[in-house]
Amino acid sequence: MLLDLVSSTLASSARFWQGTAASRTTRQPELTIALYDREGCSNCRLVREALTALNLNVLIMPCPKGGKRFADKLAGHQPPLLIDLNTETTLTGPERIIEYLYAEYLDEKPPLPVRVTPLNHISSTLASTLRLNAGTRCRPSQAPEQPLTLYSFESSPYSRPVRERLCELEIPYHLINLGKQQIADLGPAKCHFSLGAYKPLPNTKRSQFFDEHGNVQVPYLVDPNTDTEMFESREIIAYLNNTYAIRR
Ligand SMILES: N[C@@H](CCC(=O)N[C@@H](CS)C(=O)NCC(=O)O)C(=O)O
Repeated sequence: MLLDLVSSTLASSARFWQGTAASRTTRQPELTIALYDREGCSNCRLVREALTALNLNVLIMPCPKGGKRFADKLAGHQPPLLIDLNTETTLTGPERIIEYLYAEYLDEKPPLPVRVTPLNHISSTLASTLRLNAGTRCRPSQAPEQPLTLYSFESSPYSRPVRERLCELEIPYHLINLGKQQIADLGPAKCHFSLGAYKPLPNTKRSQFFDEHGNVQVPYLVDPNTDTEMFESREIIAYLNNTYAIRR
């Protein structure tokens, strides 16, 4: 829907398109980091932006308001909550999580645009408001047996509505961040900002995706429970509704 795309684009603009660029590192932790997350939560957004910037994949455990599936782990805390079994670390609070991720996976302090400053907090809250707090409250759903996989990057206007629906339906998923690593990666999937034929940087998650699909386009959903793989945000949302939502 056009309105959905416009408000998602405005939400990314409110955050000055943080969560677009990704570091060139290909290093991923041995054990997948888990993030107990609420898509529409302003603090969670700041953490997810840092994850895109660091080019890290995570397992998202959605904790919408009213949701029961993963709420136990929060033990009364608000999301975000991060569990990194590589270092046996459990953290709550966006400041501590972002500082930890930068120290552990880049050996640096987080730059100003990804820190929890008053400006970043206000603009992230504005982004949630522009989305009318989508991805905040749970919808009745049946749980998948195995987590799904979503290729995305935080500021992607097309991917955000998919992540919102995954959160509302409390569907856990491996989030594969495919942030932009060079100028040619910019632009929509159908016309990358590339003078010749589009080519991602070699030996990256993007180049791996390109080799498998002939282009880089997000969102891309993989559901091992039904052997389904698909592009196109609207079709993915319809699929999630038809497969996992419980209508009352
Ligand atoms: N019609 C597609 C459009 C998808 C699309 O253009 N996604 C952008 C990101 S928002 C993309 O993949 N850009 C190319 C890239 O990131 O390399 C949909 O609704 O999913």
